[in-house]
Amino acid sequence: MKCIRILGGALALASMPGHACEGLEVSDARVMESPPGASVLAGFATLHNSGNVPLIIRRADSPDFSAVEFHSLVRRDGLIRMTVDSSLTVPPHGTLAIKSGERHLMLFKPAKDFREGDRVRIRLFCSPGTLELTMPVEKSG
Ligand SMILES: [Cu+2]
Repeated sequence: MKCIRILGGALALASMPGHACEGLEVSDARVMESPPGASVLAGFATLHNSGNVPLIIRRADSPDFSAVEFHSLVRRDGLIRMTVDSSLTVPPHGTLAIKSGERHLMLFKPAKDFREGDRVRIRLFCSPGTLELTMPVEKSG
């Protein structure tokens, strides 16, 4: 039997805090194409938490937009209102769907007109860590 030495450097890298949103899996991420000159775009994704504790996403940003907000649609008195959520919580071993008619990522002031096939970069800030996403732009409907 050989003795295997663990390299200190590699171990330190693996345990480095704040590296990624541990347990967060993102699928079906996409941003909907908007008419040229649109000042806001909407993004959708399915977030899954493979961990044992709630996963909280405190904010998001993007080099491609001036701001990113978490929005929910709330029906009240027959009207649909858009409200801003200060954070997103993905339950342990559960899923949070950011999907049309319920929630979206609201993306403000795009740096350019994004067309189908383009890619948008979004960074999610968890506690701890960040996760960088690349979301393809797709046609609506
Ligand atoms: Cu919105």
